[in-house]
Amino acid sequence: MTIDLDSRLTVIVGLGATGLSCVKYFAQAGEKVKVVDSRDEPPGLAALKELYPDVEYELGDFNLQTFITAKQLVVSPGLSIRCPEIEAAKKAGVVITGDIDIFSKQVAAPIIAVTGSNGKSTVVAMLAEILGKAGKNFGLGGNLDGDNFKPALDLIAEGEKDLYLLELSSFQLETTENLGARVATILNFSADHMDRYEGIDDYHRAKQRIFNGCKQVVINRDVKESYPLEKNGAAVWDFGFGRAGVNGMGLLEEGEDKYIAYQLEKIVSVNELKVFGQHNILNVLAAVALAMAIDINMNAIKAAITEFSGLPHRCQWVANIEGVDFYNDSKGTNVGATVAAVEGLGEHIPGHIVLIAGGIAKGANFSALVPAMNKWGKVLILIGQDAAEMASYFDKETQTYFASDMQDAARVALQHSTAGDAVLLSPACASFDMFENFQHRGFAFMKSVETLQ
Ligand code: UMA
Ligand code: ADP
Repeated sequence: MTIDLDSRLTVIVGLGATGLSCVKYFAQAGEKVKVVDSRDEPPGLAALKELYPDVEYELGDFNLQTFITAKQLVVSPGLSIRCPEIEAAKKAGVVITGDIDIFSKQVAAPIIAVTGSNGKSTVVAMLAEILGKAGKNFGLGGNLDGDNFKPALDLIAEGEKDLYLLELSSFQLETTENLGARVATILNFSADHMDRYEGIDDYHRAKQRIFNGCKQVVINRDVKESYPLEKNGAAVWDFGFGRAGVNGMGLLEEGEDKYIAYQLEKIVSVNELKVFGQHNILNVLAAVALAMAIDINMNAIKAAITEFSGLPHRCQWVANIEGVDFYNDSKGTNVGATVAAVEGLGEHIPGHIVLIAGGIAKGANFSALVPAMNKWGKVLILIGQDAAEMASYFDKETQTYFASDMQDAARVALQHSTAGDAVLLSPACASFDMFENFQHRGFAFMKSVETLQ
C-alpha cells in the first residue's frame, strides 16, 4: 500500500484531559488532527463534540491502519507507548510524541521540572507558593490534580510567562525526548506502576528522561536513583538530611533545634514548618533547592515554606473523636508513600497508628510496609480488591481486619483505637476498584469519619 504523505494526519491518542488539551493546541495552530481512544465514552468526548465538531474521532478498539498511516502520534500518558498499535506505528517510521514534548519545544520561558515516586505535588505546590511570594508570572501544570490541575499545553493559551513549573509523571516522560529544563529533579525513587513497567529499572529509565538537556539538576543526596545516569555538564544542587555541603540544602542541628539550611546558613527552624514528618522536611529542602537554582530571594522562600500547610488528601488532619485523630492520606497510592506517612505520623503522635489500606496493588511488593507497621502501627484494616494479597505480607501477630467498605473501615478503626492513637487512611494502592479516583476515596473517608462523631 502506498501512503499519500501529504494527507497524513497528526493522531491524538487518548481523549482524556491531555487529549483534549492537544486538540485545542493543534486547533489554535490551524493543524487538522484526528483523535482516537480505546474507551467507548472517553471523558473528553462531550467537549470535543461541542467545541470541535469537525474533528474526526475513532472510539473503541484501536484501528491499526490509523496508527501506521499517521504523520505523528501524540500519545496520552495513560497509555503505554508499548501498546502494539503504537509499537507498529513506530516501526513504520511514525513519530511518537506527547504533550510535554510538544510543550517544551513550543515555549521559550525556562521550565522547572519535578518528578519522583512521591512528593511531586507537595514540592510543586510549595515552590508555587515561593514563586508567588517572589512575584513571578509563572505557569503551573502537568501531572497535578485538584486546584492546580492543568494539562501543560493549556498553559500556552495563558500567554507569556517568566517561567513554567511542571509536575511530570514517568508516563509523561516516556514520550518526552529533550525537555531542556532550566532545572530538573527526581525527588526520590521507590517502586510504583509495576503493572505498566517491565521492572524497576524500566520505571527508572522513564524517570531519568527528565534530565535530558537540562541546565541544572537537584539531587537527593541519599537516593542514588535521583542522580542523572548520564553526565551532561549540568550544575548540581543537592538536598538531604545531615549537614549540607557546597550548593547543598540540609539540616543544621543546634542542641535540640533543627534548621532548614543552605550550606551553613540557617533559613528557618523545622519547628516553624506547618507540615510534619521526615518526608515533608525533605520536600521543603527540595523546594528550597529548586528555588535557589533559579535565584529566588530568601525572603520569599522563608515566607512561603513557613506558611505552607500541605495539600488535601496528603496526611490531612480530618477530625478528633474521643481523643483519636483521623488523617486522610488518600494520595498515598504506593508503598513508599504509605511508609513515609506511617513513619511521619508515628513520630508525631503519642499513641499508635491504626492504618486503613488496600485497593488495587498495581503489582506492588508490600514488604517495606511491614517494619514500619511493626514499629508504629497497632491495627491494620484492609479494604478493596487486593486486601487479601496485602494481608499476606504481614506477620501473623499483626492484628488485621477486612472491612467491607470505607464506612465499615472507619467504624472498625475507631473501635480499635484509644485516645492518643491516630487513624490513618493511606492505602498504598490505587483507588479505582471502589472509587472514581483518590480524591473520591479521601472524601468517602472524611464523610465516614463525620458519621462517627
Ligand atoms: N485510557 C484508555 N484508552 C485510551 C486512553 C486512555 O483506556 O485510549 C485510560 C488510561 O489507561 C487511563 C485513563 O484512561 O487509565 C486516563 O488516561 P489519560 O491519558 O486520558 O489521562 P488524562 O485524563 O489525560 O490525565 C493525565 C494524567 N493521568 C494519567 O497519567 C493516568 C493526569 O494525572 C494529569 O493530571 C493529566 O494527564 C494532565 O496532565 C493524574 C494521575 O493519576 C493525576 N497521574 C498518575 C499518578 O500521579 O500516579 C501518573
Ligand atoms: P505525588 O504527587 O508524587 O503523588 P504527593 O505530594 O501528592 O506526591 O504526596 C503523595 C503521598 O506521598 C503523600 O500523601 C505522602 O503519603 C507521600 N509523600 C509525600 N512526600 C513524600 C516524600 N518526599 N517521600 C516519600 N513519600 C512522600
